[in-house]
Amino acid sequence: MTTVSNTQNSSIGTREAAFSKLQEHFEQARHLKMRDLFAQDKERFQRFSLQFEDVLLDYSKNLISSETMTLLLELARASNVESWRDRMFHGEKINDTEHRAVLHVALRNRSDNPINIDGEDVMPAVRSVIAHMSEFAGRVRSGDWTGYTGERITDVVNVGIGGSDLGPKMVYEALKPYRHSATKAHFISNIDGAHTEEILEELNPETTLFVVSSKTFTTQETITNANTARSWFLASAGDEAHIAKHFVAVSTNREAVIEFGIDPENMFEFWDWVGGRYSLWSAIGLSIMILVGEENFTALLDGAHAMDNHFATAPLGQNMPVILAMLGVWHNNFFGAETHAILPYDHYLRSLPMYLEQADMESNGKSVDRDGHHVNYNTGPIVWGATGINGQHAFYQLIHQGTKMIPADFIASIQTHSKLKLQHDIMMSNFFAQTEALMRGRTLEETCAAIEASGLNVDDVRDRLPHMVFEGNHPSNTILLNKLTPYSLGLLVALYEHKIFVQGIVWNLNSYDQWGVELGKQLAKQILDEIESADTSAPHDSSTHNLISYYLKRRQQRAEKRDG
Ligand code: G6Q
Repeated sequence: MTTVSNTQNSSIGTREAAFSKLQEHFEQARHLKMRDLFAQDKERFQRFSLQFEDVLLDYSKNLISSETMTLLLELARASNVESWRDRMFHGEKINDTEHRAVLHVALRNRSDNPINIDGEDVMPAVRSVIAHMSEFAGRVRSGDWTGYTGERITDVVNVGIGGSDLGPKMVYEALKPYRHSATKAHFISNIDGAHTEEILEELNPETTLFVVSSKTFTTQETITNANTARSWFLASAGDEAHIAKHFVAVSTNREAVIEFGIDPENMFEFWDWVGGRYSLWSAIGLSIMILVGEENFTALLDGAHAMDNHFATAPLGQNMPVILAMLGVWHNNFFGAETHAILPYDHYLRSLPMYLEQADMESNGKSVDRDGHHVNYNTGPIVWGATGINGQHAFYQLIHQGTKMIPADFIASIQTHSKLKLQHDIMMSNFFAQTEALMRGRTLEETCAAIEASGLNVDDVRDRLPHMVFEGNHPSNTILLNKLTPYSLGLLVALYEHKIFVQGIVWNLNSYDQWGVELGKQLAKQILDEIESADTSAPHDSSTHNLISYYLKRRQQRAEKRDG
């Protein structure tokens, strides 16, 4: 068990006290058996489930009692979750290491209420960019916007990485049933040339539109890949004047966009108060809007806005993001769970785990708190996952019978977009069965009964018995949507964003910076110079030095063989 202690936060007393109370409570709660809890309390589902609009959250299959939830909510209160939340919604610069507001909620503020930063309402600019996006997306979708030969655009390629890739890609995949039938999307992110080559070889320059998505417009991978796309395009189109028809940019950096050769008329702006991993709601969502249309894109914003309102106003005990967050704190800081699995039973949500890996781990993967002190407690979990049904045939063994606690979110929809209803019923039966199996396990008696029911004699397989018993008692949340629509996807993604926010507050972290990604980038720049000049004299540790030398030597040998 790890605990929160060092902080100079003004609520230090109450926060520590709330943690201590939870620690004391944990000494008994660690022995809770969910089977017994369900047997003792017929109302357990009603007690520990919550519905908000299209989203049902069942959190009854967790190692909690009413007292646990009371104490967890006390911790949330003592951590000042509510006042931090209000500060975020009011445009305060809560990203203090970068002196920035954190206002992805403004991007989907569908009300008439202003949101101010330094006394200036950001909403007119937000609305104006959405109008610009709508106008442009509408023209591409209708065929009014054509390529340099007058052909309609059939393929949209988002060139971006990290937050400028994962969100649009995840949403595009999730909303495929809503896409324009005459337009396809592609996502180039990897600097491995194979990614760009593989996508370009499928495309026709006359009918392809590149959306270069980069907040800074200086990201090496994106700019390099965008330049490759530009050369590929010019090899057919010839005249640079045609670039305007085929390249648009989403960025905060106007000068760099112009320098790249993109017409500033075709630049879609966003702002430094939009974090990369929270940016799919901004112009970074342009490729989504082109693919699914303005109506569906705004429905996505509407869903997120509804969740924002819920988060901003619901009492903590009925506040879905707060509950999810505090359950995560319970697993992470008391049971010592190292990871958290995201398991969608929905083909269209297959990229959600990867999206949430970034959203969560880049936000709360920190070991220095807001006051600059090293923490002495666990912060963000390792988030991972895959579509649940495939996972069942791959890694679930470890969740069921391994030595680690792996809290998991099971996510599915009641209605499917697929016509294959039998498949949906099979999938949903597995969805329900897995959380039940994880919770109940299977006792020795039940195992023996199952063996006999299968026609075998228990005595003949006695040596297998210990392996066939499941201890169960594994925690999970079930999140059930009515149907995966733009609106419900907005609800779902915003739910996770706010969960991450709450956990960041409880752990006293700035969830909105990402200094940890800088060092590798800097070193890579130096090493690129060394590789390009084949100069190995720069100081490195012996491992890095020898690896670079080995690479250069082998590359040289290969080149000599080829030339000679
Ligand atoms: C997200 C991160 C990071 C960022 C990418 C791309 O929060 O900051 O993933 O989105 O590095 O950055 P650009 O959009 O500036 O190219």
